[in-house]
Amino acid sequence: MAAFLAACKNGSIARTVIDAGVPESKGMGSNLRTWARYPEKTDLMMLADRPPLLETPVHFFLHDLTPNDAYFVRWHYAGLPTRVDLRTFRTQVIGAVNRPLQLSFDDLRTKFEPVTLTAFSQCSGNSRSFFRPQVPGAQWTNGAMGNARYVGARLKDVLNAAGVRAGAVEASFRGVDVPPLQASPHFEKPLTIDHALNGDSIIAYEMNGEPLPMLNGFPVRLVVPGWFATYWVKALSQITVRAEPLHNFWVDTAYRVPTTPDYSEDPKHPSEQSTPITRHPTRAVFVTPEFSAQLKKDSPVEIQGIAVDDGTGIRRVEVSTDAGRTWTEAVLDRVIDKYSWRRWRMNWRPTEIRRYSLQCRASNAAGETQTTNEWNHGGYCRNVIQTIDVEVVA
Ligand SMILES: Nc1nc2c(c(=O)[nH]1)N[C@H]1C(S)=C(S)[C@@H](COP(=O)(O)O)O[C@H]1N2
Ligand SMILES: [Mo]
Repeated sequence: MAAFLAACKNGSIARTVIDAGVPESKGMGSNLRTWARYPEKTDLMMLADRPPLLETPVHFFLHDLTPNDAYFVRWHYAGLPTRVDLRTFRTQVIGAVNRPLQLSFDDLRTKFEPVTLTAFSQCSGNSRSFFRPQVPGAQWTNGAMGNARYVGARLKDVLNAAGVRAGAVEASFRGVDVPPLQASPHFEKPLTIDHALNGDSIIAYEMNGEPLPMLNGFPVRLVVPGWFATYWVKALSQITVRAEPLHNFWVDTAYRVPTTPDYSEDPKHPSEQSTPITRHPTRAVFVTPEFSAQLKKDSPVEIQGIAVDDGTGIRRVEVSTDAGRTWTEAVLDRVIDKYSWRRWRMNWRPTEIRRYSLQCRASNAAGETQTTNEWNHGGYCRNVIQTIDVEVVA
């Protein structure tokens, strides 16, 4: 944290813009990409500055774990924490509980059984820039995601220590970040009380063997394995057990998708009914080759990617090198952990000098797979079959 503090003056974060407005060489065509280096972070693609939205370059996904300094960053309000004093920081548990708690960082580490798990997280808007017609919102490519190993206290154990009262329906979570105006709602997200008590979620105080980076939620964040990162509340300072469901902008208006299959709607006739975003749909993503890579005729290449779902378990990944006419099964790497991504690979030798359209699709143990055509106006939960074009040259 010292490095982070040194870079923060008057509450604003000093960052170095490496390359402003450089055309993205990795095939985003006309998109301009700005690279920036924030404290505790390596060079990342900067989609926005206040608050920081930083995207991870895909080559980091060639490894089981995404390094902390390369992990994507997303905040909703510029009033994010730039310093946290562990002597005074508390995660409080309040509301419909028998014993309200004020837990320090040390309490969380020493009074509860530590749990280690590897889990995948992604922003609900990951890959939004690929929607056609285009939709408003952060124009992420595929880098608003990552896979990390966490240590933390079970949310269930913390809630049980507080004693959840009969009749509680939700637990909701907020961090120390503050909205710009008093009228704006705190970023606060709820889970049903059953989900909160199911034993899967943890309050993480360690990420890949280190303290969490400030921008990823130092000192503690909620980890809700298998669910989109909008629930993974950072710098977690308040847990409220509720006898009535929480209503706020972040629940009732934002982060919702159509109730239709695949959350899909017709751009000309948007769906009238919506439901909160929850679990990760099954999905495979290419990591290498990257968009519009140039490959050599008759040279072998190893195609690699990752596949994710809600924790049910990836069963199969298939790759097509002819725009979806024929499919070949990829080789799955070992299972890292239940809620981790699963890496996969396939050897290929292109034999003709031309452009090839590669596709990949995953299916999970519940038989969920991917389709070719999906759109929703929020640009959320993308899991349409990915297509990348690669050029094969002499
Ligand atoms: N306190 C707080 N937690 C938050 C948010 C936020 O704005 N404030 N944004 C959420 C969203 S939408 C995402 S995608 C993830 C991003 O986590 P990361 O920056 O560690 O990658 O944090 C989630 N937790
Ligand atoms: Mo997000």
